[in-house]
Amino acid sequence: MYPPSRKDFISLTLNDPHSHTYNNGKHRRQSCWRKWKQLSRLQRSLILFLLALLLIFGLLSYPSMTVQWRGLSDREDWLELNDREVKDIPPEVKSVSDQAEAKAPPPVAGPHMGPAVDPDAGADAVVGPKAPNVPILAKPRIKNKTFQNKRGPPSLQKDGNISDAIGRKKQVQEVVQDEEGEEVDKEKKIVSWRGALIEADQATEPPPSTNEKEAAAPPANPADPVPSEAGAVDRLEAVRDAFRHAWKGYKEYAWGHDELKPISRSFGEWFGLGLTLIDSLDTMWILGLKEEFAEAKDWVEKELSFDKNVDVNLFETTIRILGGLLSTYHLTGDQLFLEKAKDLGFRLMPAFKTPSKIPFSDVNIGKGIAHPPRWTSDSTLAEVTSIQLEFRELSRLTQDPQYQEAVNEVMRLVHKLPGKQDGLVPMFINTNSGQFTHKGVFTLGARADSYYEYLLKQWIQGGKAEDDLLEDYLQAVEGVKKHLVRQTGPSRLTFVGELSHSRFNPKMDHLVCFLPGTLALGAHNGLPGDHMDLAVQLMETCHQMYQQMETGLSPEIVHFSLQASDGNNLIVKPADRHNLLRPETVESLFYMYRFTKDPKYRDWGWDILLSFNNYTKVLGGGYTSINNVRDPLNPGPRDKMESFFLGETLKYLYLLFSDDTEQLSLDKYVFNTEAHALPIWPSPPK
Ligand code: DMJ
Repeated sequence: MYPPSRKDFISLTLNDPHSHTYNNGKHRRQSCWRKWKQLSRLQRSLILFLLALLLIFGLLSYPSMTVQWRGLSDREDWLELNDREVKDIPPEVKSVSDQAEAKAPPPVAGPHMGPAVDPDAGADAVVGPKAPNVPILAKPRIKNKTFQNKRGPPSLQKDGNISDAIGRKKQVQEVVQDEEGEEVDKEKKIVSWRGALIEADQATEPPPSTNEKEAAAPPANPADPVPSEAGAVDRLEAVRDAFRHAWKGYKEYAWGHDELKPISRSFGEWFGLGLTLIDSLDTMWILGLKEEFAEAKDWVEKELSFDKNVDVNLFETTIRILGGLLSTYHLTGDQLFLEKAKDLGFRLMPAFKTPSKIPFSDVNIGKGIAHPPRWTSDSTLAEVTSIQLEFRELSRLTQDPQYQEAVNEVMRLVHKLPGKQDGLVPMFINTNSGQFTHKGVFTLGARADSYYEYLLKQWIQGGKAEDDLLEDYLQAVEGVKKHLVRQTGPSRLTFVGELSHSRFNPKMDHLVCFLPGTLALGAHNGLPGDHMDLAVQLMETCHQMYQQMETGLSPEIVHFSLQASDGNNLIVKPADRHNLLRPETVESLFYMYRFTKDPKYRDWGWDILLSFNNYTKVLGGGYTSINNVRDPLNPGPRDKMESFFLGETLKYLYLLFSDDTEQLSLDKYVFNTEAHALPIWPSPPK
């Protein structure tokens, strides 16, 4: 579903004719009218003209003022375009009765699921059948409200990261009555939506005298991994447990569909291609979950068909499905996945038939027809420049050059296009003219992020032989340092902001947290050492984006304060407080740990996993994105588990904790932007 378009209102004050606010109102109106009549026609016309001008000016400037106030100047179309990172807050998850009232249509693939449709909204567009028992999110019973509101930087904290996270977790033990009366009665348990199982007698309201005792020693959260007999928590097993729990929900309520809606125990459809299942294949393989892998493979073999009259987004389908199939083929050697990848790759090719050779965002893979979004002929820059790793690999495997030629052409065009600023690229490109549009706005976040990532990764994939890619990447990093990197006033935290027509906006999307990992990967491949310095600093900031939130989970967007006098480094606006289970920070932690072996990166990742378990884990299976990372008492489940939680977030956490660095060595594999591993090509004989 598209988020509601913004509406602008002009407020007119209509005086009540019976109002007696002004004693002399009638008389005054009459004398004004007389004066107006006394003016010459020219004078009246002039006044009317000026008033009209004022009105037009007011109307025009109102929306941009609103947008600027929200920190989105010059990007108003972000809100209307339903881009893949739209910063909307969906309605609160409804109660059971509300949900039951809303008659959900059957899952049908349709144009609303096409390209620039926000995946966050996409799954909501079509709702699957409701499970008979939908959990109610009751108001939590708070046992201890003494959690801190703000958390200082590490230097200001006495506790280490892990104990800190555990403390936070204990402070917010809460109980929510599950609606499944019968089941709960049988098990003699009351369960919270977060998945914490709490004994029934603990959940009944205790007499006031026992409250204190309970607060002092809250029960352990059974959602947490149990330490082994030796006392050490098996972090790898904890990730496997998290995956199994997520998979359980998907299997029970969304099997073969795109995304799980864990609260309503149903599913959402975006493309109708089993998105979560395919995105998860290589994760299951890597985690050693053989049974789960086997049943998923069976579905791919028997059920997955791309011969469907359905519009898909070229970028999302490429990174998640094509990338997932190719990666699984490489890990398993099973031809099934290569055959499926070939079929899909071929069906996506009509997207490149445009006047400029810059691909359209949407393709109907059944009809072989591509088109741009309904409202524009622009494509998103990151989308057209982050499909290269996959198509290039497809050409190598099939010995059919058409895929590689198509995506290389896009890179060639972008390489020589005017409108960049020190290597930084605008966010849109027109499929007719092949020119950048919406120039002058630069970000490393939504709509541009993976352009930078894929410059480096294509260079690595191709054996470091393509100089244009390296040149563009190095120039872009310099551009980032020159225009976008700043430090906060209070604690000198380094962050990457945005530039809008030379005006700096200290705003950073969580998406930008891919950057430390990418910079570190570049440095590992021989690029300048100061890239690694920047990576270390940015990694700390991304960590703080989690650490300083009451739930221990990062918001979608953070604003940074530049004034030394400001108390807070991080400012989170109400509209930006959601967390979609995104992977970028744990992805970077994985790279940073691999290259430095500093255990703190593992600890930071562990804290994040604990927080996901505490605030996003849903009873019965699945994890949900949440509305408010600042409210541990009511994080507000959004009822959606993104496919990238299984495809990326859990995979990177597992690889972060794994000591087997030969498993997916970064000298042999390059991860696509959805964490699917593709081989680095062997260098051609010299
Ligand atoms: C994923 O689909 C990919 O990582 C993409 O590059 C950005 N957005 C999501 C995860 O946040």
